[in-house]
Amino acid sequence: MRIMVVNPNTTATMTDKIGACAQAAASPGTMVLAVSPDMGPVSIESHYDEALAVPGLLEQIARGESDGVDGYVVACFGDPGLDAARELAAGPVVGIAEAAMRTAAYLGRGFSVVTTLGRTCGRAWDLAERYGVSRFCRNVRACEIPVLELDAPGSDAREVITEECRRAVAQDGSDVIVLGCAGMADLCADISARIGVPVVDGVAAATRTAESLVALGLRTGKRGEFAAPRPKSYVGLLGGFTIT
Ligand code: 2AL
Repeated sequence: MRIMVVNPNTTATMTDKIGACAQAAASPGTMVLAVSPDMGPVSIESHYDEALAVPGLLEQIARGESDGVDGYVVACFGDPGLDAARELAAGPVVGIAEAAMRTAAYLGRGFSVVTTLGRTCGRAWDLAERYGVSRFCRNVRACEIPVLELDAPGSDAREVITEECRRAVAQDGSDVIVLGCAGMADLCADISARIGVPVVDGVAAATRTAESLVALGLRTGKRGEFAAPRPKSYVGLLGGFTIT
């Protein structure tokens, strides 16, 4: 089985890390294809970034369809373009916020999201509402670390994020932590061992979820809202997105 994991930002080192974490989480026999768009923002931490990440993301999904990919992961915690990707793809498409929050709800009475910048917290709350898990979401906390500084040389991101997770357990009464950025995927096991509660990384959770859906023979329902987009011309810079 082939699962395409799309990092919707254009930072190749982050795509490599996400791909390694997804492949490590996948079953033997599953091939993870980690890709990023040819155009778009280097990181996604605003609504503007999200909107401009989506065309490049959809281009990758369209390529995956031509190549016969079985299922997809959208590997950014805002789940940008998830519904549009579902319209384009025949196989299942899973967002990392969606998979992480739903997985966390299996594991405890309440979870806290620990994310990058405070300005992304509203989006995480909106997604918890959308996915029907806001009852489980006790808090959304920011470390005020921009995405690309997670891996900067000499960064103390690991310590700052771990301490925020510790405070979430102590102050929010959460049983489970959800990491709020794909760029935190490699920290998951270490933080869990240090703070003693389950820590969910959406990249791993979404990869396994997409894989399970494919293995069960389940795909996005195509009768209504998620039917393939109607044939339509797109003009200007988006001319290449025309559907014939
Ligand atoms: C993210 C993420 O997962 N990738 C990215 O570029 N931005 N999320 C976030 N909360 O900053």
